Amino acid sequence: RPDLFESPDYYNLDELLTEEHKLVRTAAREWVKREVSPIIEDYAQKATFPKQLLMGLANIGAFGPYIPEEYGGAGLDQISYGLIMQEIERGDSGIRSTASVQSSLVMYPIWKYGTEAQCKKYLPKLASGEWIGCFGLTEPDYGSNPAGMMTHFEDKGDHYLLNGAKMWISNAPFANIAVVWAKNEEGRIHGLIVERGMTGFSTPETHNKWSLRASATGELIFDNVKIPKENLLPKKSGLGAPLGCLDSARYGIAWGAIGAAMDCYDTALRYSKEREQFGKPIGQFQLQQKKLAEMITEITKAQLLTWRLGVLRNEGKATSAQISMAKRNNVDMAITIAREARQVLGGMGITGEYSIMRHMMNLESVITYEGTHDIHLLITGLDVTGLNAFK
Ligand code: TGC
Ligand code: FAD
Repeated sequence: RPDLFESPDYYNLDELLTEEHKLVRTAAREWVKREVSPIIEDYAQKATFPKQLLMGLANIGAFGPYIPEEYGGAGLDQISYGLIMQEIERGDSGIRSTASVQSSLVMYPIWKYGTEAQCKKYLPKLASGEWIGCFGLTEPDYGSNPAGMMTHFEDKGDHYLLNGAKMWISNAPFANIAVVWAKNEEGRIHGLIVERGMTGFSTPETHNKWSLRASATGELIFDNVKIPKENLLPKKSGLGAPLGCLDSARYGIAWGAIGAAMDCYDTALRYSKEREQFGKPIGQFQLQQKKLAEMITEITKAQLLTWRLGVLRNEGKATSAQISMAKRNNVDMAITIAREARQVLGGMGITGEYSIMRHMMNLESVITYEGTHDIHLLITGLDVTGLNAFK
């Protein structure tokens, strides 16, 4: 459709996509353009999550894109999943966060580590957006180093007793369920499904964020919460279980960051052709062209990196370190482009009339969550040297 912004495709990457990939991308793009872009600035200014978008996210397949259809998922491949994340984050990183958490941090562990009964009970409701989930790994004293977590549970015979607290949890204030990582009496990490309404479970909201303002963030507090035994995810334990979910979410973020960068680039490019100073469009000045030329170069490199990573994931060959490289590179690329694009707009760049400043502020969270910029560098460092900076 001519009225829709087409993504920059400098190296004809569309030739690498299937018809299904393009259909999925168009559906997501049209929905974002119609439902997200017109309202998101207002919700970000009000620091409110637009809950009315949940059903639309479900309809474009953003809740469990790669989860099998028998559980309500869309049954798509990894590249379709990535393209959906890209299009959503073109609108706003906070909305993509909700989709990332629901798909990769809530549905994925239930699908991979849960029982058939757990899959049947939770996945269809999560795929349809009837239920929203959140993922509790980070604690006040254990962010980059989740192995040290204090949240723990005891076996009380017919139930578990959960105590502790999680912090910085996306979707927490309104989630129906939380996938929570906690240690048992032996110090082994397990995943537990905690449901809203369980006595002793509360989710206070975190206020005064300058970033991801249209996403709801909160704490998870467990004060002697009785967890039915059937709510433990039995098929995987140890830190590798939550880190396995992060692989999937980080991969989606690598694509999402490209979407935010595309929106900043497109806005700056248009503005540079329309805005005149010294009697000519500012895009005619070499300094502005340098900014724009570097933006499209970095977007194109990120697209190639991420498409290849998607192929490797479809083949089951992508390593965690490869995912770290893409998450780190692409978020850094996007935040750099946001900062440059904002300058192209001069004073207008700081207003809510344009999306750039919102993207820039959002990306300050994206570069921190799911493993900070530093942590991903150290993961690459470990991978190439074999020497572990964390031990
Ligand atoms: P380490 O000893 O290296 O590993 C422990 C076990 O885990 C295995 N493993 C992985 N498995 C799957 N995927 C990965 N990416 C894995 N990385 C490691 C590893 O093989 C080992 O298995 P086993 O069987 O030998 O026990 O662990 P470490 O304690 O040294 O930590 C390593 C480090 C620092 C890389 C890790 O802790 C880390 O990634 N830290 C960053 C924490 C983080 O990313 N937190 C994210 C919280 S969730 C979030 O931010 C959601 S934002 C949502 C949104 O709004 O979008
Ligand atoms: P710290 O770990 O304290 O790090 C502080 C600084 O020290 C960073 O610059 C870091 O890179 C650096 N550092 C740490 N260790 C090393 C090292 N070994 N070498 C060099 N430098 C190091 N978590 C969840 O579990 N679920 C969620 O849904 C979720 N959503 C989030 C939403 C938002 C908006 C934000 C901001 C965070 C969210 N998080 C979530 C938490 C996020 O994953 C953590 O903030 C992140 O992992 C970093 O932990 P920290 O904030 O405790 O920082």
